[in-house]
Formats: sequence, structure tokens, C-alpha cells
Amino acid sequence: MDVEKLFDLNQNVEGILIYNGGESSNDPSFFYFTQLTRGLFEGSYAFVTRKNLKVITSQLEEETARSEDLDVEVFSSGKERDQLLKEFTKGITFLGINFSGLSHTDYLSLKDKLPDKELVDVGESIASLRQIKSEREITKLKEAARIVSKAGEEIPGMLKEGLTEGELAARVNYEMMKNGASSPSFDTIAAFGPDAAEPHFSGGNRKLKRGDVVLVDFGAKYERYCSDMTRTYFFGKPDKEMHDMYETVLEAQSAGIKAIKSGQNGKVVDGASRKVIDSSKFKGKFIHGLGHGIGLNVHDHPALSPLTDFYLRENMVVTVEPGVYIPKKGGVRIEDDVVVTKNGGQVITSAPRELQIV
Ligand SMILES: [Mn+2]
Repeated sequence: MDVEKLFDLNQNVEGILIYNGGESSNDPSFFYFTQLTRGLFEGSYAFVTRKNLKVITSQLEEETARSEDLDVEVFSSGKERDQLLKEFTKGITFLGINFSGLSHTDYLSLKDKLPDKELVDVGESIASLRQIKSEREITKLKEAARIVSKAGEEIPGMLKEGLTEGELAARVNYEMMKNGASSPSFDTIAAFGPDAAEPHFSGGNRKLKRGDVVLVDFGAKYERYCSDMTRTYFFGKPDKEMHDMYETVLEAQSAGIKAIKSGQNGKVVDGASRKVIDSSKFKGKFIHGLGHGIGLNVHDHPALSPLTDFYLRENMVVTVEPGVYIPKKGGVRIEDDVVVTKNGGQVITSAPRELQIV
């Protein structure tokens, strides 16, 4: 993590204060700077300068904070907290804040606590810093990818006539947590038959029956870092259209992965994949972007889309997930996580990709 660069990009900013609010306004950037792997840290602050990082937290989190090699300041009342904030930011006029990470109410309250500061939005600089992963972050992302892949390998064995979508999602979540995930990184999508035609299907209780396509989109969180993978299976032999759909999506995915390298425009990667689908009988049925960045958020940053000029750089981690959807019939999506390297991409999710009939 290049904190120096953050200050170089915001020359007048002398310190950055990141507030991690409650359940509804958590700021993952708090965990980006602190790399704290456990704990909630509600109502806590990270104070970042060129040379230092301080965690300002309540007694509730003291144990957890002190378990890592960090400079920790603990308050036992709101008054003490406000005192600490004043003390650490003393002499600073321009204080960097992540506007997109705190609620408007929290912003107003911060202004009230520190009336002599100019609060400057450094959110975009933090976001661009977060796009390039450090070695430590890549290790965590690879572990999250290993866990999701392990669970993926178990899915064919779970498919039984009468199993509901909800049951399958629960079993996938169980496998991920059994293998070391702290939680799923988002609500697992399990969609059978026509439900697979909805890219973001949720909350289904359809029962699995012979001839159904099974689409599962799931991710694991490991030390707060997310993986995101989709696999599509056939419960019984698919008809020709579904079979061709699968082979087309798989080919499109390979073309996308092949086009990844540092310096490449994400639009070009999307195009390489989209071309495969649009030159087949499934033309126009790939209705979303090819992929997004992953990290502390499952949708960490834009990456691969026909609408965005976004240049890939070494150590970004992105998903590649083409899909084809036919309303009322079904859909196929195949998604993997890829680390951008100098000359290509390293796929870090490993569950089998080839067509599987259960
Ligand atoms: Mn995804």
C-alpha cells in the first residue's frame, strides 16, 4: 500500500481520517489502512499521515486491535473520543476524508467535532490506491479464491432431485465456511431452470428436476477479502440450445481471460469476449459487462465493460464472467477471478470449467 502516493496526489492534505460507522455505514477503507482481520470496529477511526497510522477505537474493540501490531488509542466515552480526535489532528487545516465511506449524518457530526478543519474528499485517490493490490492482499484474495473453488468442486455431488434453490445456497455457504471463509462475500445465487435466465436471481425455492440447468454464483470472504465465482451445471443431459450456449460462453470466457494484461483497456477485453457471443446464434444475449474488480468489496471498482475506458494494471484483481440468458428458458454464466500480470492474467479460481452433466 502506497500511502506516500496518496499524499502526493493530495498535496495540501496533512492527515486523513477514516471513519468506520455502524452496520449501515461501514467503510472498508478503514480495514484497507489498518489491515485488521477481525472485529467490527463500529464507530472507530483510522488516522493516517505520511509516516503514521493510528487506530482510535472504543474499549469494546481494544483486545482485537491490540492483537495486531498497530498504534492503538482507546476511548471509554464520547467526550474522550472527541478529545483524542482534536489532539491528533492538532495543527492540521486540510483533513482528508473518504466522502463515499461515511453517511451524511456522520459527516455533519465530524464537522461539528472538528470545526476548525477543512474536510477534503480523498475518496477517489483511496479508491485508485485500492485497485492495485499489495502482495499481502493478493495472498488473501488467493485464499478466498481457493475456498470458493473448493466449495465449487462439491456442488455436482449436492445436486439431487427435489433439492431447493435455497437449500443449495445454504449448502454452498456451509462448504465455504467449513473451508475457512469468515462468511459468504454476498448472498449466494442458486438458480434452477428458467430462474437461471435472471442474472441476479435471488430468493428462490424452486425444486430441482431432471433437465434443469443449475447456475450458482457465490463468493467467499477471507480476512475481509472477497472472491466471486459462477459455475453452471446440467442436471441431466441438456438440449442442443443449452449445450451450445455453454460451449459459446466458455469460449467467450477463455477469449476474455486471454486478452487480459497490464496496460490493456478493459473495453478491449470485454470486446474480445463479447465478439465470441455476438458472432454466434446468441448475439445480443450477453446483457452485462464482462467483469469488475474485487478486493475488500465484491464490486471493488469498474474493470471490463463496453462502456468504460479502464486501463488494467499489474496486481489488479478482476472477474471475467460472460453470460447468455434466454428468458423463460435458462442461462449460462461462467466466472473466474484473475490477477492482472505484466504480460497476461493469472486465474486464481480453479473449480472445473468444462461442461458437467450430473
Ligand atoms: Mn461477479
